[in-house]
Amino acid sequence: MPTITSARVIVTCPGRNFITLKIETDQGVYGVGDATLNGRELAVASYLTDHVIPCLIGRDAHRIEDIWQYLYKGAYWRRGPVTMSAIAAVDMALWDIKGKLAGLPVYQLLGGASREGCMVYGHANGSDISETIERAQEYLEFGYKAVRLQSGVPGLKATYGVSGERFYYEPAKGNLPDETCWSTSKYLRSVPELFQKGRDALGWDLHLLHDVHHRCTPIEAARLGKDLEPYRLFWLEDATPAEDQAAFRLIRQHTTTPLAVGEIFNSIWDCKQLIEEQLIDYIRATVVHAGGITHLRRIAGLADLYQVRTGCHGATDLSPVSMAAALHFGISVPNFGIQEYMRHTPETDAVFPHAYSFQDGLMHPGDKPGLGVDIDEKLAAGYEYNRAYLPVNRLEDGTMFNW
Ligand code: GCO
Ligand code: MG
Repeated sequence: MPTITSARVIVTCPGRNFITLKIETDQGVYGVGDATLNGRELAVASYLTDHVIPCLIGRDAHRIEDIWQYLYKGAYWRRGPVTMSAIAAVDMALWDIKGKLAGLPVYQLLGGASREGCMVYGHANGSDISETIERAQEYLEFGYKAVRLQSGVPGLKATYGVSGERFYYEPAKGNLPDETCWSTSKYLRSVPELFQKGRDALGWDLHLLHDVHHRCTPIEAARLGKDLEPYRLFWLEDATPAEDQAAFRLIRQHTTTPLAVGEIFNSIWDCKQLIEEQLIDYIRATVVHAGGITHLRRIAGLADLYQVRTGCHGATDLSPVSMAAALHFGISVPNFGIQEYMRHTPETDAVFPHAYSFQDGLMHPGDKPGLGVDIDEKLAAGYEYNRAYLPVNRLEDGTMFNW
């Protein structure tokens, strides 16, 4: 049996912060897992170093399910983003080890490929509609089959999803959180025009997506979904905050625009009702924040029973280790829908050399044994942790709101 001999957390900031767990075994094989929780990174680092790692030493690295249950049930305090990101990192690293020892890429251990590759969507954003459309055209030229459109809202200084950077949208910044200002009525007036002009310019072959980023009430979301029906979106994401899963009944009852939710979920219990009542079409729970490949497969299994497909979160704050794990998961799972793909910066890619690749709008995890991603520790050591926060958001009258 491959025994875990050591494990440690690597903190690095090649343009943004990443937390990586490296688990070593007595067979000369190690595995890596992503534990990055944007804006709260060090909490997960401490959870791993202070509480999880001591329990891993001496265990059989092959017993992935048992270790998962040990960390989940054994903590007594279940769920939550910090706990589940820490468990996810262990889980990814153990799948990596199992693949390396078997001489197989992880997706082969998950049942093999169910498709040629994972369709991904990129982010087109601009300060106004024409700039957003120009960027979307660039994605079309790269071969993307799906693009998310986000545009500046007239009358608002800044909004979610719009940045000066082309491919590396990075909302976490600053020594303290940035404050942004929001008006739902201004936003709701501007989105239908974005998609009307988007369809006129980009045609009907490209899948178009949009992220509301938790900013509508259920009835506002219902109206937006209805207004967008003529433009046949692939999905409308995070239309309303989803702590209250039943809130989606109201949206669902009013619109046929497909709905996606779940990037901030961390367990199957967060999406159980949404899935069982078929209130959503895509579940966005992701490998790093929802307990790793082991737990995400359980969520996908439940979703498959109800014709809900996967659409994993894949912003730049999910490291290339998560991206690799998501692709092994995505290519193997029967009910894959789409994978978000925000390109990482060249500095990040250099710290995390990887086997996954993009071609004609699809991504493939590659055929290297394990996850096919590594961390260059020497390079990583050159980038010191840099505290950064996600922005906070207020209404025009100063009321705290959802970012
Ligand atoms: C997305 C997300 C991200 C998040 C970010 C927070 O759909 O990609 O909404 O942009 O805001 O990952 O850390
Ligand atoms: Mg989102």
